Amino acid sequence: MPSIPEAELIRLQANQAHVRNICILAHVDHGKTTLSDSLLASNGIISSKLAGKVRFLDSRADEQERGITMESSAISLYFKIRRRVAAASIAAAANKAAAASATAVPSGNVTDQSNDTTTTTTTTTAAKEEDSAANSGTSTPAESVAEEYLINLIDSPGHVDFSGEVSTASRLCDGALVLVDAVEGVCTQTHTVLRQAWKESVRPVLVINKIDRLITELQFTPLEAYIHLNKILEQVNAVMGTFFSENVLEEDYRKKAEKKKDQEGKESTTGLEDMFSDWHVETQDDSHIYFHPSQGNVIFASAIDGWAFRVDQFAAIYAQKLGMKEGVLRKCLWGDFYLDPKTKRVIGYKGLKGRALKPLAIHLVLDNVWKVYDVVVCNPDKEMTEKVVKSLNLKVLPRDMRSKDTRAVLTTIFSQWLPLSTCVLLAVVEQLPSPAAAQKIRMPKMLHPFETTPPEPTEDWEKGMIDCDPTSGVVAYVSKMVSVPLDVLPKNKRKTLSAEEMRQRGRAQREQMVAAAKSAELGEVGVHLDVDEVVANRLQKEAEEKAAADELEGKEALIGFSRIYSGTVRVGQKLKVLGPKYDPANPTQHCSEVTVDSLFMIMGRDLIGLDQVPAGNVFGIGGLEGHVLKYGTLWSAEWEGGQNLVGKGLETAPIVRVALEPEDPSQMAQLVRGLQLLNQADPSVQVLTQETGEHVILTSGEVHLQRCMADLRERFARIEISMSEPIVPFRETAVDAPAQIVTSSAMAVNEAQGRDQGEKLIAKSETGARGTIVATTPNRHVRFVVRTVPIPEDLKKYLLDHAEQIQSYVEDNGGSSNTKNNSGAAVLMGEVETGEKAKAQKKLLDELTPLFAQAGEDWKGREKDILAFGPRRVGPNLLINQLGFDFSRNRGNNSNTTDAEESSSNGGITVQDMAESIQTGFQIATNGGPLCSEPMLGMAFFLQEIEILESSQEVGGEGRSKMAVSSGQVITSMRDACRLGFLEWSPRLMLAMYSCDIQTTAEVLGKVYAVIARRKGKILHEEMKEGTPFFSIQALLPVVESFGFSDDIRKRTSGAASPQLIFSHFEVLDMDPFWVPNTVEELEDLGEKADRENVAKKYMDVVRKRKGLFVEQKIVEHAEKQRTLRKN
Ligand SMILES: Nc1nc2c(ncn2[C@@H]2O[C@H](COP(=O)(O)OP(=O)(O)OP(=O)(O)O)[C@@H](O)[C@H]2O)c(=O)[nH]1
Ligand SMILES: [Mg+2]
Repeated sequence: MPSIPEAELIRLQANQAHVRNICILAHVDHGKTTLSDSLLASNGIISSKLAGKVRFLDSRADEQERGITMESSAISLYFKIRRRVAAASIAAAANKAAAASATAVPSGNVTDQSNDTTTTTTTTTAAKEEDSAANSGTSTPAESVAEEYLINLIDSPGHVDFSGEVSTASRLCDGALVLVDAVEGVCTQTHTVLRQAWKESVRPVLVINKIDRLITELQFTPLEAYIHLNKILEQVNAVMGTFFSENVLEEDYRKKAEKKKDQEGKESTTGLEDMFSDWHVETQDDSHIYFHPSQGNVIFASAIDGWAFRVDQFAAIYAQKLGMKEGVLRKCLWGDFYLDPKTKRVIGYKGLKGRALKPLAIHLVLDNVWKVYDVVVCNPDKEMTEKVVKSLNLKVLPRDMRSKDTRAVLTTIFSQWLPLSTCVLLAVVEQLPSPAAAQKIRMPKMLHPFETTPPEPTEDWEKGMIDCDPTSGVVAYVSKMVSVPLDVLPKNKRKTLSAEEMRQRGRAQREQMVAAAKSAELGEVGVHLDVDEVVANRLQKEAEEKAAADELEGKEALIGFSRIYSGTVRVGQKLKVLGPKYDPANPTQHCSEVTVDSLFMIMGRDLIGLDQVPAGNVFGIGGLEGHVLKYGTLWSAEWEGGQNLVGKGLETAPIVRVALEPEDPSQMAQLVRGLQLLNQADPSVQVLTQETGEHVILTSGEVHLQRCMADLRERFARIEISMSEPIVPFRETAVDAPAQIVTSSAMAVNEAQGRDQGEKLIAKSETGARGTIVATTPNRHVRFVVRTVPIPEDLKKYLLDHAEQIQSYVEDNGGSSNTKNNSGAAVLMGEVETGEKAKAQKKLLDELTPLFAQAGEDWKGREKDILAFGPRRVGPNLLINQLGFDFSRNRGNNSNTTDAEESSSNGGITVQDMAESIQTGFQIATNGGPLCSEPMLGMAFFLQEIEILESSQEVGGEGRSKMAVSSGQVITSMRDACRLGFLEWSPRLMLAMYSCDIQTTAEVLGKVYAVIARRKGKILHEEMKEGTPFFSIQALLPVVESFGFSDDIRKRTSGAASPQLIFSHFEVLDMDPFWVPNTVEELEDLGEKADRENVAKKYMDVVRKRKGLFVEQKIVEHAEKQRTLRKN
């Protein structure tokens, strides 16, 4: 099949109604890349024989090796349909969709169950005819019209480590093909991608792939398969249903809140109405969101065998044969509809009257597909195969039929009967919206995410975006920066000469030589080229080309992967770039100007240079390097202001952290440059430089880490890099368990023990409750009492679950409170502000109140006294003011000082001056606990007393300078007091846990369990997938134990199971890291150290060692001299 000329594709970009931007989304390994192969083959990009085998879009070596996609790739495809317009009824053209599906029918059916040989010849135009591009030369019926489409396709990775790429892809697209493996059904990532599509208002088409597995692997009968497929449809629709109801409830809540607000203004009187309206959730029509074969939004496919169909294709064949209207039959082809053999009419379930008839879907659709598999693969029978081929009206070359490879025969038959690309591309064209249609719905949602009914657009840019207007100003969104080798750029590409060009070149050269020879013969003077010179010239030219190419080799350029919503972007145009933090209220910040350097159409690894791109297309843009880090918005330079289009994706939290250094220390600069490039090119990696100067990258999982390392080594830094062991985060917490005998190691660990001349400055309070610590600064100016308490479960859960809310609240408040009181404190101290912030604060307080009340007497009502969250001002630990007076205000701000306060403020330093230091101490302590300097989780610190001791009551300059010293000392004292208080309880380590989903067969179940158990995982749930021999297991696995887990499981089960690991939460390891055997039995059983038993200690020591903290270790274990017992 000839490949499509670039000019065709470029021409189509401008024809908005005929452009589709789509992505393929699915769980890992459900066949996305395999499916895209067939689509590429239809454009002649790869040979159709190789489709389904090469996985062309997995162009990286590691992708091919591992068999999973790691980076999304884009490609633009051309698709041409010939629609038959019946000469008599041009009106049919109005009903385009119906006409289209009428033409897109397969050329026949296989067998009719009632008599084995019937074929239909009703549909004369073979699928080939509408097949993309294939038939530019074929003669067409006079009534047919050709329609051409440009389909910008993005293949996304399904592995959970790369879910960031899914958000990128869905942001750029208007429609999605959501694949589901017919055997595995709905998996975790299927759920995630459906949610992402829903959130972005991307319209999905469901593709149930790998149907061949039901036939050859599970050996289902058509009936069993039908039931199974219905179950999958139900599962997917259930997922869609939950999104819908979430939306409805949310909207309802919002409406009610608005109504309530209105009524509050009007002094509501209608109590009864309120009562009822609470019960009333508006019913909304949700039929459009579900998948059903009769709606045309479900494709059944086998990507590997290259076929796919929608039931309406069969409706077109059978309509005439059964004497039914096609539209009617299409509605009955899936569901409880049967063909009455006597009356030849379609009847419903009721009409069955006890007869055992097959549903139409089996009778007319599945049986046919099964039949082909049966005669070709399951029970190969040459004769029958030929019969079937004949009955299908297909033309298969005898050579192909004789092939020993049954799969090849199958592919050949199907490629003519139910070609995958035609079916899928037709569904895309019919079911998924054009950019203009999609933007009408998507843009208002994107611009006003919190409003039920977005306001009418008023600004030019808003109108431009909603109308997808190519004549308006430019608005585009750059969703990621892709790194491409410089030699791929069109301007650098060595032009590959076509055969004709080469011939011409040769001819010219020969003529030159002849001319040279002639002129030499004639003894002409003047410009004189001899033969050698001509050859030398050519060689030199080639050498120059090669040198230029060599110079480019290995260099990378960054290209912005973008979607244009409005206007037309042109090379050389000036545009504004708005960074992700751009705020329209502050239009000069995070905004810079760029000149568009180049524009590209992305064709997998190849790029086609463009001069301009009109609204509604996905494209690549050069010249953003240094202006856009990972994503950003491009805005017409003529327009004032701008709008930030950066959305929130579903990136998995980066959890795996490694430190990197070059093997050769002199290559540090390359590493740093490489890391910069990596940081730009991959939205979900984080690159940091630690306080220690180490370069650290954070990735979302092991596979992601491996890809990043491969990228660094081979593309970005191009040096050898050594990598530390993965650094896994822990958390420290304490529980209310009986106090352990604090062992010597605990004491050693506790660097908090400040001793001064034999006197403890920071010590346990003799009288206070557990966890109470009295601390005095070393200069004895400040004394305070702080009590540490583990936060009760419910409250802790709330804090963890609402981290985002707390963060946005604290961030919002940070700025304003800093101006008011420079301590930045009083997070919830009832600062009355108006507007959104006050509302958010009130909401937070309202939600915290019952939780604090439940937590016990000490806690009741204290939610108003929260001084800070920690660590980093937002974490799940609390600093609570129990002093009884407002501690956070600056003196200047305080008009209503209390007695207690006055007594301690003697005109000199006041306790309030220490507020910031106390908080800093708290932040430091919660950021690094006493066990192994990892962040604390779920600890509360009640500040009970604070006083400035007599000796510091000096006024004037001296007092002030003392204050500076004191505040420094308060920080360390507070830090140490918090840590010591923490150790007063029973300290525990918390392990980061992955939730792990594994699909496996019953035979290897035992092995999977063994691997999980050995790695200290826990099985949460195990379920047999109904109707299949597959088990789905859910487990929790500590991240520290997870390295190599996937490989381990794959090896042990010979590839039958592959797990998906997603970071889930931190879990307490219920084991005291300081525990040592005490009783006689324990000592006997476990030995003196029992370090093998104490996993918590083992983890703690590893971290301490890494951080260079003290580790109690007996280095010499057996000090006796080695003796040789037997002497010769
Ligand atoms: N039996 C069968 N196998 C298939 C089919 N489609 C794909 N496969 C196989 O499934 C495996 C995964 O296919 P891919 O196309 O790489 O899957 P993917 O969804 O792109 O995977 P990721 O990109 O890693 O998420 C390959 O071994 C394919 O050969 C199908 O229709 N039938
Ligand atoms: Mg893939």
